[in-house]
Amino acid sequence: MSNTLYDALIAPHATSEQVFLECDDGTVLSYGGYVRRVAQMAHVLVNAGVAPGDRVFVQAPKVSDTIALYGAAIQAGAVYLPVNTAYTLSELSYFIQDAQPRAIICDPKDEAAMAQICGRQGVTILTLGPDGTGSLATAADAAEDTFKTVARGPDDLAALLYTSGTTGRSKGAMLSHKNLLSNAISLADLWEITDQDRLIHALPIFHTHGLFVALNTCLLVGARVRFMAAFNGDEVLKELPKSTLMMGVPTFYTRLLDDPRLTRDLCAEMRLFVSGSAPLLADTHTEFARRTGHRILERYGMTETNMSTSNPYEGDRVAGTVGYALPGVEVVITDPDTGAPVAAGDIGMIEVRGDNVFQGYWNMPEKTAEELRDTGFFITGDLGVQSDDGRISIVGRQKDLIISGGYNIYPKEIEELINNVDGVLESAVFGVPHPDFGESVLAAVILEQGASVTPDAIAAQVEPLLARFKHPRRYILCDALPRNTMGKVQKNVLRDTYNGSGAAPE
Ligand code: MLC
Ligand code: AMP
Repeated sequence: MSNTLYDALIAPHATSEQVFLECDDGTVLSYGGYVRRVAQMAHVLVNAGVAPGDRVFVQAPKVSDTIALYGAAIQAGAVYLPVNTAYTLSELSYFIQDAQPRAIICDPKDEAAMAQICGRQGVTILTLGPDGTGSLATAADAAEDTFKTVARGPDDLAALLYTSGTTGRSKGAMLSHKNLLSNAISLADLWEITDQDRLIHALPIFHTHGLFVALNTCLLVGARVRFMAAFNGDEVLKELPKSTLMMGVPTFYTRLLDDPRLTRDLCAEMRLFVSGSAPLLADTHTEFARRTGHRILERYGMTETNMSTSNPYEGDRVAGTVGYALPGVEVVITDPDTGAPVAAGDIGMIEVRGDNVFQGYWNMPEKTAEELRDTGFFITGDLGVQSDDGRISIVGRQKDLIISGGYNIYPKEIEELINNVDGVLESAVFGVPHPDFGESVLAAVILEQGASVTPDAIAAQVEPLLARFKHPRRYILCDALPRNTMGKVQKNVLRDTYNGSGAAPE
């Protein structure tokens, strides 16, 4: 039976004893062991009623069985749907209603609440705790370690990843086997990743960066992965001398630079540092090169497109640019109003086409039509400029989005909650520079005449509904919001006015 992703990423390792994952507690999972665990998990999913095409909803800690679960969903022909472990029940219930998963895997501490959200027939809930125990592991331990792979072709869905919408509800980006595999092949080839590499993996595994960019490339070539439950500067510094490769968001690099133990000697075995998911400041790039001798390789992508551009492995890695379109990927810069290509050197909308580009938004044909042209080009919402030789720099975003520590935060979602508070007339949520997270969230709030609601009271109502990383660091009561002549709130004016307040105490 042919299964595009399984055949490329997992099946070839069936008899390999090469190390795959090295976990925090010292446990080591070989590639062959991974293949067997994937098969056991696939049995568990099928026994839970998962049929080909069904969604497997995963809000689970970063442990090796979570990676086995990803492989199992692929082998069973299902659609893997991971979500941020920081999401609250209120955020989760929308995803679950929208995606209608057949199986849900969650931390044992959330099982009862998850069952309450589901409240309908036909969903099986399995548990997986931070120590690796739970009903998923128990069932897998008892299952056979071979499984008859379900056939899946290049255009079948492999994953559904939710990205918040600039307007309205979150959108599930449908990613096919071909989308994921083509990108893994391009990146492994371009960045020269081989089975001789050892990757420091400190990213979360519910987003494109940690799950697909980092793990699919390693699986493709059989590289070793030092699998950390979360980013921990001390631990990363300890692993650098034994590793060759790291992928991170800019916050990883600024945090490492803050530590005097980061030296050229410590990085002597390292081959490549990759950054993405948020802009890497040119200063960070330059300072990192001065301290370690390594020029961080910056690349650009998003949930809907996987990776689209990369600085070269050989050749100039230019600070403040995201390099060239990947092989097989087309990038054009267009006039945001007309969609016509602009001249080299002019700022415009970044549009992307290629096997990397997703299949559309789950259950949202209108949204898909708005952002994915008939020609196959996806309108990213990022503003960029392209040099004569094709090098791309991102200069801003047309979409109203804050990126904090590599996590996307959509102001609209927070504004709607603030506006629902009694006594609030309107609000504007915006990002300001933050030394650690790149950007942090502030909220400007206008009260109704005569209302006396306090920032604390607003926070008390809004924050239980939102993941911690989305919480505004300050609620600023204002008399009016700055608006342009069209009546649109000028967030750039708010950003300039409150620049410097991002790291202030709440
Ligand atoms: C944690 N907190 C954050 C935060 N992460 N707040 C804002 N932004 C964030 N990103 C909160 C914590 O809940 C905590 O709350 C407080 O901030 C301090 O926590 P910390 O211990 O300092 O943070 P830490 O746990 O170390 O996490 C920071 C981080 C993490 C940067 C290591 O956020 C991270 O791993 N980010 C990577 C995100 C990522 O993978 N993005 C890829 C998306 S894919 P309290 O209660 O203590 O105040 C994509 C496509 C592409 O974008 O191109 O790759
Ligand atoms: P997400 O929707 O979580 O996948 O986030 C994707 C967004 O992150 C992109 O649309 C960009 O705005 C941003 N992004 C990713 N990589 C970079 C980068 N190297 N530089 C600047 N922004 C980036």
